Amino acid sequence: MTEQLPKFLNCRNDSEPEQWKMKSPILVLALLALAGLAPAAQASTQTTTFNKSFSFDNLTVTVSGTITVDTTAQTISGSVTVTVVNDTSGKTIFSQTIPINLSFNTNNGARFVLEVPTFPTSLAISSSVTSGSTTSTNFGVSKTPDINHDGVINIVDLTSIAAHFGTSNSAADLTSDGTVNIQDLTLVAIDFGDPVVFV
Ligand SMILES: [Ca+2]
Repeated sequence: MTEQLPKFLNCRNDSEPEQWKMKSPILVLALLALAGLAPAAQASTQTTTFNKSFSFDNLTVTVSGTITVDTTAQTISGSVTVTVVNDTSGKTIFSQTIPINLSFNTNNGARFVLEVPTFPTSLAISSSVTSGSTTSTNFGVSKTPDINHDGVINIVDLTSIAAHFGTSNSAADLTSDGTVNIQDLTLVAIDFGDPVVFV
């Protein structure tokens, strides 16, 4: 046994240069790949323009504008124009261009919520920007999940909606389908921790 051990170690030592011969091309390829990725990583600023319309609660909500996301500085900047038209009267009940200058944390991604002061219930436009090889925006319209209007979507809002679960409480019925249910809780969960921009 004592004679075999040095022999085994010796064998392994002999094989190491062979391993390195095998690994070298892989290391070179890996370094080349990293060098190729480096310029892409520096291009951290991406801009997207958008113009989208949504129907919600007898309203047509149009969201348009330009947003730039800096994934290194973790900032969102640009401007968003929100127009709300009452489908019954055909009247524009809200129209405003809002400057956007926000920081975001990587856990939530490039997200924010625009709170639009319509009557009787404030609307919320849940906004997210996905950056990568292509940059795109995604919006969702509902009643505001910031139930207590303190500029933060947190456990207080979630608790408030949970307290009205199963009822027809208008403010807690974020999706406006007539009942406070799992969809309303889900909306709060999606926007949880996102910065609120009061329009
Ligand atoms: Ca709140």
